[in-house]
Amino acid sequence: MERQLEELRKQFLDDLEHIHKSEDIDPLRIQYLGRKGRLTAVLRQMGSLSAEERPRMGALSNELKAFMEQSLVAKAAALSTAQAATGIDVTLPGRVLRRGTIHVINQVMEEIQDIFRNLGFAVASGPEVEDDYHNFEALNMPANHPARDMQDTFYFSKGILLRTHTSPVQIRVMESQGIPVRIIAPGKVYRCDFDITHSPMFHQVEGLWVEQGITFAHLKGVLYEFARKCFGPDIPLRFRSSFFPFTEPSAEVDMGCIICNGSGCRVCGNTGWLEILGCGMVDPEVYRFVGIDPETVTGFAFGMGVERIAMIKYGIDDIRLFYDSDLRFLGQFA
Ligand code: 2NL
Repeated sequence: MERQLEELRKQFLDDLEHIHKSEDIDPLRIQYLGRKGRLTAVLRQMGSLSAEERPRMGALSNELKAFMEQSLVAKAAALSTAQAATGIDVTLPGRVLRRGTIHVINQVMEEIQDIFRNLGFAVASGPEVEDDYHNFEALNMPANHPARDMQDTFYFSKGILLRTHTSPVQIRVMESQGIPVRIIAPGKVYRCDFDITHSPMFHQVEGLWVEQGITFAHLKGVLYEFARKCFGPDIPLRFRSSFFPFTEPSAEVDMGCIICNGSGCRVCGNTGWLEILGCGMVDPEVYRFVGIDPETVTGFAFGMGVERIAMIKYGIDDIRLFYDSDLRFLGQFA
């Protein structure tokens, strides 16, 4: 009988815990303490006990009865104050919170960084508010160079601006750590330009590998590895001769259009190719600006727009979708 009482106490506490409404208190009281209740049923067995056992069991069951009564009163009080004090009906189901997602651009940035980390590149960062020297001058773009045009660059004052690419990060790393360097510089960049393919703030990942013996073949090897990891193992690449003030020779890299598989469609303008980045061997002039002897090393650099990579990857045709904060769009990349 002692075990029965103990079991009853456990079940009672379990039932009590599952009560969230004042109205459910009384039925529980009746279930355990009522005339046909479960404790009452156990007490009925008292008559069959021996004279020695009876006083102890009597005391135990009285104690349990008192315990149940007190617990019910306490529970009733707790429920009514919670409801009265807050004006909140604690019995209503909770509101479902919408879970946020990592912005698709940050997801793609992370993916790109992972690929280059696995190729031995360290990740570097630097200021978004830059000076003219690190953003332009040291990259072989002297005053009056067309790329420094007021139309493209946001200026704070003379010589202070929002960086237009993440190259200045790489200039700063070469200045401070010297060679060898094998880094990528991911981050926000700014240009005064806004239409379906341009946003005044966008993201770039630039890369730089400077070390004795680095050739254009290393550049191709690294970029092929990147393209295969990012777009699949069979993706073809094409290196087109190009020009940048900070690389010589320079190239733009196209990959086979993943929409039409190279046969020509609206997205690739019927060429079968999509441009994904620019690159080249670092121009000797750049080494001179950061105090490295251009006769001792060679290296390559590349730069890509993250929004462009994301648009190709997911077939998105308007860059503004990334920054309109429309959760119906952004939620698709959960
Ligand atoms: C593009 C092209 C490029 C670089 C960026 C670079 C950086 C240093 C020295 C030399 Cl410190 N070059 N960066 C080189 C070639 C191309 O970006 O189309 N970006 C979106």
